[in-house]
Amino acid sequence: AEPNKLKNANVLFVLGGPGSGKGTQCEKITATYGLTHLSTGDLLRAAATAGATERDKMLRAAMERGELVPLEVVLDLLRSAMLAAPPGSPGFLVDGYPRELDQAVRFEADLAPCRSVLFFNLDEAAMKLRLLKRGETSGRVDDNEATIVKRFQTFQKLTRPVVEHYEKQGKVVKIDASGSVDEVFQLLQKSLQKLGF
Ligand code: B4P
Repeated sequence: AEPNKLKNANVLFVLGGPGSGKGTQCEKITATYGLTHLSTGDLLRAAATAGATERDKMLRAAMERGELVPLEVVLDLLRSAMLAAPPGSPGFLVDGYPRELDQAVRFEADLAPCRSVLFFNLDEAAMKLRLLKRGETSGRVDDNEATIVKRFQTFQKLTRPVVEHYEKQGKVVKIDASGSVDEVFQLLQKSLQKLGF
């Protein structure tokens, strides 16, 4: 087998419900700390709009239904993106992943161990408001009322157990995501400092 070039990578998983602000905060972390930001949502949207193949259509349909796309697709995209990252990056922010327990297990077995999980905590009413606001201009197939409800269900059923799995390992850093973008970033910086960044 090919040697695993990623096994010593410094990996932080970034989780939170849809609209909790994880993508927004990851961009701020990247600008300040130089970590490499990989959003599985962004990778999938880029893959899905690239062509009109059956696979692209299948990805778009899953996102439009607020469901998860197949694990292998996400894992392949992540692996390629991590291998293509510039060398010497202090670490990876893996945003929106793992969204189900199998994704966590496969990532850690095949790619790299997870050091910590940053979890953005916010109630559904607030997340929904943010997503509907974004939906006014985003053009995203999933920023509408019906899909948002489905995304919340997917989060509770499949992603919650991932957070619990890492809580048992003492790896979860919980961040109150209810404040303004700058307020949340202040809290986040304190947590990152504790993690040694
Ligand atoms: P994502 O792209 O991850 O979508 P998301 O959960 O909505 O998060 P996002 O990062 O975009 O939004 P954010 O909270 O930052 O996933 C989309 C879909 O892709 C999934 O439903 C699934 O189908 C598929 N998918 C992705 N990853 C997958 C995986 N691993 N496995 C299988 N399928 C996968 O921000 C939301 C809005 O809030 C923004 O408009 C932002 O400006 C605003 N906002 C942020 N912070 C704010 C604040 N503090 N105050 C006010 N507004 C704020």
